Amino acid sequence: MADMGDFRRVADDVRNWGRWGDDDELGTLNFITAEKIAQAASLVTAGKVFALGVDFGSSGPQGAFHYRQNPVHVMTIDGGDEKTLREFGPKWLSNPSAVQLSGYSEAGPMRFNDDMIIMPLQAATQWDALSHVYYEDRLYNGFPASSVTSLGAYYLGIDKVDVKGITSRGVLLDLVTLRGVETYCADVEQPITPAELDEAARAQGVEVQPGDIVLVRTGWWARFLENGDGAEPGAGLDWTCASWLHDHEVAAVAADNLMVENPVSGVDGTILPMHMLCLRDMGMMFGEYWDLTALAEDCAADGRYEFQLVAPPLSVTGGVGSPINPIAIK
Ligand code: UVW
Repeated sequence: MADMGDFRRVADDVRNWGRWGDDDELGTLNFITAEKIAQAASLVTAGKVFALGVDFGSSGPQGAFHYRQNPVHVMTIDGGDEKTLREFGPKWLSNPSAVQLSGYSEAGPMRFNDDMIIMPLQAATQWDALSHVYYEDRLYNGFPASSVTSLGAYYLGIDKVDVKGITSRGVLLDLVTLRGVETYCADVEQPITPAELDEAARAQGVEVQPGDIVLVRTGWWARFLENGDGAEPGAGLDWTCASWLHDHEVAAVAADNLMVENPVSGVDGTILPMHMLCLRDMGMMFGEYWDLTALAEDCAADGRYEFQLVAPPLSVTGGVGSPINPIAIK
C-alpha cells in the first residue's frame, strides 16, 4: 500500500498552483476554452436530453454521515390556508402575513403556493467547490484554509465559478459495462484504476481530451434506488486516478456515487487522498450523486459516449458546494 511519502510525490507532481496565476480561483475549469464550448455544442445532433440530477427529497441517500441530512421540503403557503384566510385573515391584525394573503384572495381569483427547502448543499447531486477540501492549512492555489469561516468561503467559493457556466464536452466512462458486473461495482477492495479508465475509453471508442468533464458510472446510484441504503459502499476511483485526470487535462470529474473516489483509502496515513489531490492540489471540482443510468443506456444504444454537458451551480455566496441538475444533451 502507498504511504504519505508516495502521496506527497504525486501531490508535488499534479499541483497546479500558480499555473493560471496566483489569484486563480477556477483551477482546471481553465481548460474549458471558447473552442471547447463550441465543440461541445456541435455534439448536439439528435435533440436528446438527459437530466442527471437525482430527487431532492426526504428519501435521499443521507444518513450514513451524521453531519448531513436529506433535504427537508416545507410548504409555506398552500391551498389548505385558503379557508382560514377567508375566515380570519382580514381581522388577524397581529399576523401581517394572514392580513396580506387574505387581501390578495379578496382581490380576485388568483391564488398561489410557496415552499422552501432546508438541506446541506452536499446532500444530493452536487458540485464540490474547491473550498470544500484542504490539508495542512492550505486550499487550492495556496489560499489559507482560515479564509473559510462561518461567513462562507472568501476564496474559491462556488459563486466564483459561474463565469464558466459550467459547460463543456462530457465523456461518460461506463465501468459497470467494462467490468461486466450485473448492476454495480461493489467490491471496494477493487478500486477503479487508471488502466481501466483507458480501457473503458478504448472499448467505447471515445478519447478523453483537454477540457472534458469526465463522468464515471459505477452503478452505485442505481443500486441505491434498489435498496435505499445510502451507506452501502461501492468501488470508486483509485487515488492514482488523480494523475490520470491531471495528465489528460480534464476540467472536472463526476460520478454516480457519494464520493467519486474509492471509500477505502489507498494511502496509509490519510482518508480521501484523491479529494486532497484533486480539489486542493490540482484545483479540480468533484461532482457527486449524479444519476448516469439513462445516459449510459443511451450511449450503449447509439455508441456515442460524448455529449454537451451543462451543469451550472447555484451562485451561493461563499458556498463550498452547490446542488445541481446537470443536463447531458446529444
Ligand atoms: C467528504 O465526505 C469530505 O466529501 P464529499 O462530500 O466530497 O464526498
